Amino acid sequence: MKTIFNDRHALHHGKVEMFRGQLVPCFEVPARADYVLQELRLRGLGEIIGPASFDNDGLVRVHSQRYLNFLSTAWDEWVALDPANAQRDAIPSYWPIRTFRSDVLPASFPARMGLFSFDAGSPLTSGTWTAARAGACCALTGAQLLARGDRAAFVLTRPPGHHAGRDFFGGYCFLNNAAIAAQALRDAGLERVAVLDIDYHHGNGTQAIFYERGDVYFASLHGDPHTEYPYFLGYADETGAGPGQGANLNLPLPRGTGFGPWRQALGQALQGISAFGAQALVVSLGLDTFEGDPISGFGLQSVDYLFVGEDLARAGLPTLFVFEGGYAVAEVGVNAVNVLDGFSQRAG
Ligand code: SP5
Ligand code: ZN
Repeated sequence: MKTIFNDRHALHHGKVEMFRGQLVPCFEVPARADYVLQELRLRGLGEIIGPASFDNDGLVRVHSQRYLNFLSTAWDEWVALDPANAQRDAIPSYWPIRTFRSDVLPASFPARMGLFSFDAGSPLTSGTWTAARAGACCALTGAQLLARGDRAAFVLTRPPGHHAGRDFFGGYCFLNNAAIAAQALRDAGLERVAVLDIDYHHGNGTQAIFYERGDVYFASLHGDPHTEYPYFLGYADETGAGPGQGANLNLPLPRGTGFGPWRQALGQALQGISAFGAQALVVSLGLDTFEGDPISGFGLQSVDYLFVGEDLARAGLPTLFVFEGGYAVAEVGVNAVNVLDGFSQRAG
């Protein structure tokens, strides 16, 4: 299995995120990807290649042009507000909640930060656009490999993507890499594509992007949003709408869930994907289900990830793994590569 990686991911390096009234050090740090890369090399899991180059067409298939315009100029606008901002992360603090308008594009940069985001925990930095765009190109390259016949590929990229919607960032995510890859697979001619999201947090962005579509199935296992971030989406009664009715499957699980019941839910999601008739699978591979994760609440152990990989291989579909969350930094490499290793052993 090839890995698509580019070192520009490190240009996105937030200093702090807002957490319950305090600015705390970011959990989503460049070292996460470095640990995965190191483990891939150690275990010789396959060739590591860079992304091909792409224009913005593949991004515009998923994100709005006005959001991409905002993201690509955001840092310069932030520094233009005050030269001292060059030393500070940009964090939103005003949002157009119910009763406000979101059709008007304010000239004020802080207002636009709020229009295009949903939390204060996702700092935007000098290299965010460059890193996120390079990451999306990795996702497009991975989709290309699958479209040309590879059994599987791994998109090792950050910042992660699954919380980012068509026109908003949040949850450490700016461009929705998994959605961009799934759309690219559709555009390459596959009729039905599934996204399986196994990050601890519900993939609200991916769900929203495909909610009314019958050609992309979305299934997610995650912490119950009654108590877990992102709180406002990810409930079991969200089953899709319009042509997408029945093409969305949420399996929320209580904080504290261990591997046994988690794996049972995985089987349920894979059953849904099989019944849908997917021709390719994009896996939003979050490793924050790990028992040692500092911000999450499931109990998976490192060895369990080998079985996760095996179960995914048994689905028998061309599979693109896209790196998402996982904040136990020293263990995230072993856990991610265990999934890929379990998959490769079973897939042959
Ligand atoms: C991609 C992904 O996994 N995004 C997750 C975003 C979670 N943001 C909210 C984090 C809340 C931080 N909790 C700190 C707990 C310190 N004990
Ligand atoms: Zn997560």
